[in-house]
Amino acid sequence: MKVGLVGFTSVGKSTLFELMTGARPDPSKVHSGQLAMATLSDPRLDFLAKLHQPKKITPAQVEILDTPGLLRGTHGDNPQRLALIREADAFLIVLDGFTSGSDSPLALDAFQEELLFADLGVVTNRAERLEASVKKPRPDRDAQLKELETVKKVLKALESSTPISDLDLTAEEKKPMRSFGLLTDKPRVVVVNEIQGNPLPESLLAKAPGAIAIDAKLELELAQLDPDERKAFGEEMGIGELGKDRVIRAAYDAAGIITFFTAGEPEVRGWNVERGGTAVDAAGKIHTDLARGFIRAEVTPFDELFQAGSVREAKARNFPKLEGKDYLVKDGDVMFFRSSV
Ligand SMILES: Nc1nc2c(ncn2[C@@H]2O[C@H](COP(=O)(O)OP(=O)(O)OP(=O)(O)O)[C@@H](O)[C@H]2O)c(=O)[nH]1
Ligand SMILES: [Mg+2]
Repeated sequence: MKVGLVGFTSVGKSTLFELMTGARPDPSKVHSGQLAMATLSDPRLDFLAKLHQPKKITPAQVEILDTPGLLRGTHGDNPQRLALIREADAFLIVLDGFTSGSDSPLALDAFQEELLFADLGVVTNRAERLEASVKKPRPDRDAQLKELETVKKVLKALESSTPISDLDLTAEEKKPMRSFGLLTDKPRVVVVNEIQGNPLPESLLAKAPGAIAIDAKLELELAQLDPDERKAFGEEMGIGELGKDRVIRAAYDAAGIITFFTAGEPEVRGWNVERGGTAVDAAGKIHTDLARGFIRAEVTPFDELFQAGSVREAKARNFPKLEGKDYLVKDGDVMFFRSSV
């Protein structure tokens, strides 16, 4: 699961990338895109570590892709840059809110338009190929006719500036189009890079629910201070939760992933699983064998464990619960898997 920082040029993507991952943007990777992991700081890990005194503590991480900015107003004519952002599974759309006079809501529309244009090109191509292909007798003609129907539906939406994600296509309808990496189908969260203290305009919030504002440049400077200085300075500036954590959480939201934990004496660890993932999906994140030989999961929600205060007290309260393979994992579940392999 890769979360791409995308947007127009010079909006602060690379500044955010460095803030989130601690990795210096490497100018030689500008055209290929730069990858690094971002660690979600999670106080729940500290509590689990207190209970288990593990040898190792490993927080969950998410992969971030810094991408070169799209050139404004080129209407999809950024083939290399578009190919790169297609590799991301989800987007943090970064908007410039720091240049005086820049109007972020407008920039969001303009950026979405670039994405719509790019998709329109890809889908139009596919439609033309399918139209030609279904005229000939061929074994997969039925499947192609079905796909053509979906493709036409998608074209109509794109032509009226509707992102594909708003279409609520079924998984089956989406399947043949998956390899196209359609940009308006990717889950996204908007991040406005601003000057500390400017609230987001209502007009933007209405268009981009869940949008967050951050002064990436200032936060990056703060992150480079030592912890005591940072705390004092952050309080003075009225910065509560570190912007770094907020924006990494936004990446998690965009990617639709949640965290579960494994906890024992060797290691306390956070893992990612897709929201809506099952106990078997979670087991598979740890090891394919664990999923293959899945028997059951022992699950204690973090809050229950926290309230109980100890593993023993949790047991007295009937945790962990035994769950089968269809159990839907919830954020914060502490899990132990029984497997036959
Ligand atoms: N005030 C303010 N300035 C910022 C912020 N984020 C970035 N900048 C400045 O904006 C300029 C561009 O930042 P970059 O992070 O290189 O932008 P980018 O989006 O990666 O640019 P490209 O990769 O060229 O598309 C730099 O001079 C930053 O210092 C912010 O949140 N607030
Ligand atoms: Mg950059």
